[in-house]
Amino acid sequence: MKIIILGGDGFCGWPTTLKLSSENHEILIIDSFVRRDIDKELGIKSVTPISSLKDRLDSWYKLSGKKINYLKFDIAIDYDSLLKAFNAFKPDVIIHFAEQRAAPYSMKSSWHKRYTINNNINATNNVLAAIVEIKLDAHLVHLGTMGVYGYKTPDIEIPEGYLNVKIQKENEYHDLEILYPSDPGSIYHLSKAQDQLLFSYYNKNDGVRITDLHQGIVWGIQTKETLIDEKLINRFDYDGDFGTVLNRFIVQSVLNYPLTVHGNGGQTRAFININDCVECINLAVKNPPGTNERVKIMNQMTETHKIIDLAKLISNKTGVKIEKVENPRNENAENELDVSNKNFIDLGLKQTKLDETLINEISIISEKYKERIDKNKIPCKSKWR
Ligand code: NAD
Ligand code: USQ
Repeated sequence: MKIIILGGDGFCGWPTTLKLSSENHEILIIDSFVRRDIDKELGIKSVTPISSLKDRLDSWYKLSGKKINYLKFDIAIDYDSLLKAFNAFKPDVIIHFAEQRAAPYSMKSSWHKRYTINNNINATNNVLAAIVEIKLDAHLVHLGTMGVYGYKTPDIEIPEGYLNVKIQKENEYHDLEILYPSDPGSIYHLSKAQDQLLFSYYNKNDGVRITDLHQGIVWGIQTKETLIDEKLINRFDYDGDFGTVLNRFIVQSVLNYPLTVHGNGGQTRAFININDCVECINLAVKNPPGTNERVKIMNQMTETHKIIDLAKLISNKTGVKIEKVENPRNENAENELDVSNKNFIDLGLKQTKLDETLINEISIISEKYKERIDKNKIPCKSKWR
């Protein structure tokens, strides 16, 4: 298949690109490299030394014989280039990773709130409008988030995107299927909730075929393909804005830095390993929705954990202390979370669960590159209020 990967230079996009290229799909990456610019803005760098996209792709060509081209532009701003790229490449599939993805970054200031909304919503709307304008029969696969459901969970299993409700009119009840009500906890999560409405609308009005993957927190760094050579190594964020909780705890344990549990750590979240993230996207590409099918929503997660349990797991393993810090976020101190991921199980996903060997792998990478880590960048300084 011909596949355009929007945001293919990022943490989830890069290993997905290599996986799909290894399966002989023809790939074109579009990326503005804004994530690399944000590193400069925040004075941070990936724990792992990541090569330029050009060097990554040259190395992949030498090692695999597979050529991947890329274009550099901002899909939220440069609609004409997007249209031109879609028209010239004529993709069967478009995978959309190209959004600002850090909740703390989205809450740093009004500039960051406005940037996140402008970037994420315009990026998604431009992609959809371009598909419609040139009558492209492409399957759009989007990376959304589990966070759109929110964490005020009633005692039910969170379904995959849709909810059946009954509406009462006098003594009669009418059945209705609705998008699960959004309850975003940050401006970033709000942008993903807005994306859902854009998908629903373009699907209803224009018949665009869309899969929206509600992904949990990704942990792990490397995949089979990124491990082939150091030039292919994946990005690894550890800082207070972009680092995600489990990867951060592992880095902290290597530095003997007390594990930064927000509040009492009673928050339960959904998780997925990077290898499964890539596999799920591969499964989504292979199983597109049919013509006139509603937006296909799948929960891309494999397990849920309380933050304090993850901290205890790492602490017991490494001896590093746990420090309960004041929570900079405005979020429930405690929540339960029960999530359905039946769609991916039915598609044959072999789930990778939290595992000692994989945790060790991340520790080894952190140890190897620990000179690159700046302890001052570890605390989360972005306050929700
Ligand atoms: P990332 O920041 O590492 O990658 C995003 C890529 O998109 C970057 O290379 C960036 O330069 C590019 N990009 C952003 N805006 C762009 C624009 N307007 N034009 C062109 N390129 C642009 O993020 P990631 O961790 O790879 O996440 C990818 C997607 O998956 C995001 O949409 C995110 O919301 C979602 N997701 C990520 C996680 C996670 O834990 N990393 C979990 C759930 C969902
Ligand atoms: N947390 C800590 N200590 C830390 C960092 C985080 O206790 O040092 C807590 C946070 O307060 C929060 C939880 O851990 O309760 C998760 O935080 P996170 O930074 O790991 O994840 P989050 O902000 O939710 O965002 C990440 C990705 C985002 C994706 C989301 C999936 O950055 O792109 O959408 O995970 S989900 O959480 O399911 O919405």
